[in-house]
Amino acid sequence: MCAALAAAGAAERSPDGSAPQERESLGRAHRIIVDTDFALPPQDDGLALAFALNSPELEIVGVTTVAGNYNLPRANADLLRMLEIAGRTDVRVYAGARRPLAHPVDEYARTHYGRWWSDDPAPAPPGGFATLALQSEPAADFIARTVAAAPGEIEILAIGPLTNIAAAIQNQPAVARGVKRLTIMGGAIAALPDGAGNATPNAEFNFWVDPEAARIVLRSGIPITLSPLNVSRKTALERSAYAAIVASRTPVAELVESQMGPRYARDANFRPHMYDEVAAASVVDPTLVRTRRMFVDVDDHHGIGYGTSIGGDAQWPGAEAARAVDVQYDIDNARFMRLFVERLSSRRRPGR
Ligand SMILES: [Ca+2]
Repeated sequence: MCAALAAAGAAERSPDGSAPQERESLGRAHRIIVDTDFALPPQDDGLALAFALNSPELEIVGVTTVAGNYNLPRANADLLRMLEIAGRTDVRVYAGARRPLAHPVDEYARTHYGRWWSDDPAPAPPGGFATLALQSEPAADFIARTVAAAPGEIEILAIGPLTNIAAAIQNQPAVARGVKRLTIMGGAIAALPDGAGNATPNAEFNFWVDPEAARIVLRSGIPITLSPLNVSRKTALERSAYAAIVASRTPVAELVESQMGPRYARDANFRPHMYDEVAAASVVDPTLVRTRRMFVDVDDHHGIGYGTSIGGDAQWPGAEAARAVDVQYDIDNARFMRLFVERLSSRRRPGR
């Protein structure tokens, strides 16, 4: 653990370095599916997955892929390769949606953000394509089957567009009643501070890539924790934390260094926000974040607000079907970074 990080914000510490509140909130078992628009270099999806793989509180029952940051072939290839690098070939991977439910591939999509719509073959990941293979079952089927087999027990961490989750709900409506909790990195809430979009002036990328899916999922009745841009913008992967992770010399740390090192070397002010990592960490320790109960819905009309999430303390005209969810809006950065660096620097093996 980085000493500077450990010292920052540490009030009462036990000999193992954890605060009483941390010890109380950690340790619960979560059986979880991670749904990701994975791509290397390992920025937020890769770092969030590494965090999850190294968190003994999480039993990852499967990882599902979706088009988002890049296209599906690249998500599959890069995810399988990272699992090999992490020594976690025990984790099963299920390929999901190649396209959003209904998003038109218009000129703005082609020229502005991401290549989720492309049919390009995946480039070779670092070290070459994995020998680890995808499972044959489609992601939406895997999600529905897994939830049906253990109703009320399975959680989902969704850190890409919500296409797979929406498809599972459409195919098997019982999914909506069976998921224990869904934690989503997505959306931006203008009624709270730091609520601007990042794909359009008001729309966050994951929701903008598949607004129809986001709307289905938010209206589904699944207990939801939303980790929007509002909370992401209160975080940064500072150089000191990056250096502490790299110093651990684990295979994942070496991958992080090879892919992110040039950015830190080139730009003295590089301190990327942390998006999917916050969502993952909040599953392990919900006390890291502050949440507000709000009604959240998504604009799926094809106009200037397409993909915008709107949150309010009460329902409003046109949003009568909106459900209340827990919206993250602030974070204890000292504790978050301490936990994050610790987990990214560890060498957890399967079964430990
Ligand atoms: Ca993501």
